[in-house]
Amino acid sequence: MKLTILGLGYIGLPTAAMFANRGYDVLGIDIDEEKVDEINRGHFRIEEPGLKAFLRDAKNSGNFKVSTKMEDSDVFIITVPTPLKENKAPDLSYVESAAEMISKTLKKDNLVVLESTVPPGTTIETVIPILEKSGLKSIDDFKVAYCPERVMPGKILKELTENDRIIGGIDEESRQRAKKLYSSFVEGKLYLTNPTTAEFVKLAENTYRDVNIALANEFAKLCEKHPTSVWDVVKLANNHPRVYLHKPGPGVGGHCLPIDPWFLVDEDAELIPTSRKINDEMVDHVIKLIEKHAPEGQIAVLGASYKANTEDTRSSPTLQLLKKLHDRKVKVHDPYVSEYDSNLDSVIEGTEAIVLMVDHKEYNDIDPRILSKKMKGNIIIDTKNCLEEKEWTEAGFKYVLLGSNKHD
Ligand code: SAJ
Repeated sequence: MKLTILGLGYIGLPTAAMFANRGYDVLGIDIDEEKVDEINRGHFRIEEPGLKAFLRDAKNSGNFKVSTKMEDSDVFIITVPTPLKENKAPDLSYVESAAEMISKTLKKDNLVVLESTVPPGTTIETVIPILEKSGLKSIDDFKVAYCPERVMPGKILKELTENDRIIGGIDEESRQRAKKLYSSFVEGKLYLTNPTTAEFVKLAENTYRDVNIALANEFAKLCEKHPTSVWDVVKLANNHPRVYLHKPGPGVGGHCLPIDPWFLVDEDAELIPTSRKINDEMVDHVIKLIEKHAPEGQIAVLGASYKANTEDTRSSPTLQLLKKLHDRKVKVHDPYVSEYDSNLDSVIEGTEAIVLMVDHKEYNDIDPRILSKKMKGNIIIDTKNCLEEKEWTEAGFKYVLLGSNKHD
């Protein structure tokens, strides 16, 4: 079975390797010639546990080649990005041009699968009309399904196989063919539905998470006005069998949660844009904490990535913080992101305050007694509740925890 994957990014590349390692004859297509050359030379830009070895296995299997040029295929899978435009409208241009490329090669009985995150209705209203420029008719001549990826960066290979998957086919045969395709590596359940439901489900999942985080962030700001801590409130409330509050923090980053909820927004949406605003403004709240507790002097920011233990900085709250703190002297530490200093001692040297933005595992091992000797000031602002208040206070620090005004 010949399978072509269009878009060799965070999802497309591991998925292509997955199919190749399962015996499919895979052609990976990307419009970026440099990236295609790199992959052909065995160099992969994506940092993901286990991925390099997995991709090498795929290349060595002889089943996996990459190119900028399309060929005939039995199956086409689209895994291109869908960014947001300046006005928060989805930019479907990559999906459209991938569908255009397929329409020029499409043959009778082909199956086309869209995996990219898209607004509800995109498969039916945008992708199929472009594919039908081939002169072939969907359902009668070729099959189509929307099957969203749902993997967590940092666990891509594990979640690709273990997670359940939604299969949104345009008819029963499309659903069955897509189901067979994914059951070659998915160990989770495969749920069958129509394309628009599948598109909505993907967006509902990320919007649920974003809205829930916004609620936690709102609680954090409210808790700061009372002798309590949002972290205790979340932990204790989550003992209730029907409550699952998320964690507050300095904002929501990554390439999914800050973007996908906008794909659902129209004139009837109120909660979704409000939640986005709350999460985006958490960086301003961190700045307020800095202005209150460390109005002057140099600041050391710990963590630049969008979440713990990754080098991925896309839409990271720290990058927003740095932009907004442009009039302060700031040094940034990150053990994963190569653009920043990975030597903690040199970053905190002479600083007035530390602002911890990411709960990288390395930060659990910091000894505050050593840091306090090298710093000028003694302020630590913990936005992730990942440090021990007692330990830092005993080392002479003023420990400030986002979302907390509890001191007993
Ligand atoms: N965050 C919080 N509080 C929390 C959880 C997360 O502030 O309780 C922040 C993180 O620090 C980070 C941001 O949210 O800045 C996003 O991180 P994440 O771990 O929630 O999600 P992503 O973007 O890495 O991956 C999400 C996942 N979606 C869901 O869990 C519903 C993943 O399964 C999706 O496949 C992925 O988006 C995607 O590609 O859409």
